Amino acid sequence: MKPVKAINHIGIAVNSIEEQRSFYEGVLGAEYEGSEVVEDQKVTVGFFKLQDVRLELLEPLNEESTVAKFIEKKGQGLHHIAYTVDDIEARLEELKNAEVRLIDEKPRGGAHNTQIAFLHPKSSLGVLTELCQPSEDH
Ligand code: CMX
Repeated sequence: MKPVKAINHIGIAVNSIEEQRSFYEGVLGAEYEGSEVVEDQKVTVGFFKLQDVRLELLEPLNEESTVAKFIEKKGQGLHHIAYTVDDIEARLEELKNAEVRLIDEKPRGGAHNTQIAFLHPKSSLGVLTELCQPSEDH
């Protein structure tokens, strides 16, 4: 299988992006790039950039959000790692044929007009894995 291109971002589940800004901006010196509601995933995402690393803070929109359930069960913290790919549909097909457990068999719309799909944490040693195909203008 072709290697993924890079780590696209690291997702961190939080109760409030606003409350965490002082840590990511003040302590780590990351640049806050703004936030966006991703209705499909029932989250608000806030992006923080540190050189070529991007951190994605995930704040649940409501109790139904998988992120709200995650925080209730495990507490705030590391939620997923996203990898950049340029061929998400073909790659999902390949992974499905290789019997990797997928959460999304087809890509969904993510922040910044990306196409995203999740692999089940049970298929990747307990780490929730996201494939992310950036839009051409981002
Ligand atoms: N990382 C690692 N393990 C996780 C996890 C995570 N983020 N979320 C859940 N799990 C584990 C649970 O601990 C549980 O393990 P055990 O059976 O050993 O206890 C197992 O997965 C099942 O979890 P659950 O609490 O019963 O939750 P669900 O089955 O309802 O959902 C999951 C789990 C991963 C399928 C669901 O969270 C999902 O579909 N995630 C993908 C979408 C998502 O996370 N969206 C938010 C981010 C959106 C964005 O970045 O834009």
